[in-house]
Amino acid sequence: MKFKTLTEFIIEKQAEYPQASGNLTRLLNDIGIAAKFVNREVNRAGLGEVMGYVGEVNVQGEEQKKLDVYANNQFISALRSGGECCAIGSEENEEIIIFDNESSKYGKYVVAMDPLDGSSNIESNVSIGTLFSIYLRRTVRGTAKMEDFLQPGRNLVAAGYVLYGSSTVLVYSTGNGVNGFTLDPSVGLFILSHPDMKYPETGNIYSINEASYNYFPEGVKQYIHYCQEDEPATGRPYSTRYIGSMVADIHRNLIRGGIFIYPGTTKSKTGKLRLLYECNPVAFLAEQAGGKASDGFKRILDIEPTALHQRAPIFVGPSAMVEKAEEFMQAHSPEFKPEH
Ligand code: P6P
Repeated sequence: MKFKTLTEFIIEKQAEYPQASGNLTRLLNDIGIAAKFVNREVNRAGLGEVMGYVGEVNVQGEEQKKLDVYANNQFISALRSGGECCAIGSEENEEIIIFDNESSKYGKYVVAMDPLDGSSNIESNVSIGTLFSIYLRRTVRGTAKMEDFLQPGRNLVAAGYVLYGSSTVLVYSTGNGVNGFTLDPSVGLFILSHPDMKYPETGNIYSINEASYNYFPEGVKQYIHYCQEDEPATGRPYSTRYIGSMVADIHRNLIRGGIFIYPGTTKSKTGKLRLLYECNPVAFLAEQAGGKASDGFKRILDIEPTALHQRAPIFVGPSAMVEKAEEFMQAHSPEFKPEH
């Protein structure tokens, strides 16, 4: 059977848009190349000196593991040399990284990314992931500026993730459906393995860290009770699945049908996950896969960002599941409705 590589697929899709100039094609390819290098290091993390801590702390106040730094550097250098991206916003860097080299400083796109999400799971060999969002820059001359990043997710040109798990899968969308590619490490090619991914109509998995139950909004508590009720006709009680690595939880729920919730709490009303490079790419993919993503009240992709690393609560999954959770939030926790 003739397989289709990521590169072939991207080029084929570009041909469907005569106005496409090929820049996005090259940018997506650059991301695929960086992902292969990160994959190689992730797969041998248990063996080499990359394990353990760099001993530094990133902007989030988190210990930086060597793989975090390696992944960040791989994506930065691939995008810097690729020439299509003029700046990067990364979870690992407080400020945006502006490319001033001749080949990239006039690139059409900016990329917001979490180069290695869930990296606290590295030493326990739990799947980890990369998340990326691609915007057309807003500034028309000179080097990129922060305003190029402070765009709502509905402006996204493309977004996706790479899951470094039992196999390595790259899932992305350019706004015309979601497609997944599995890396064949023997030849170093991403092969189309999950064409036209769609959420099931509904699901029976809910993913949330229930250790924070006492700090949840009443609406989330009520939704959890709803998930646990004995109602076989609606597939309840649901199963709870939560691995603590967002990309792994999101990917499983996309395949099998399930809702992922990282809500605001009484300790942090905006939750934990970052809007620009965690919530937005996941929300973009969810909608492209026929699902929904909100903060319990408002569409994630309509949130107007005001800061590079701002957080947002997220309820994401099949539309029917998200809408049920929103009902509980709106009925029981109006005080958690964000001001934006
Ligand atoms: P908690 C990993 O640190 C991460 O950013 C996401 O990948 C994951 O979904 C979440 O945090 C887990 O957070 O508070 O449940 O440990």
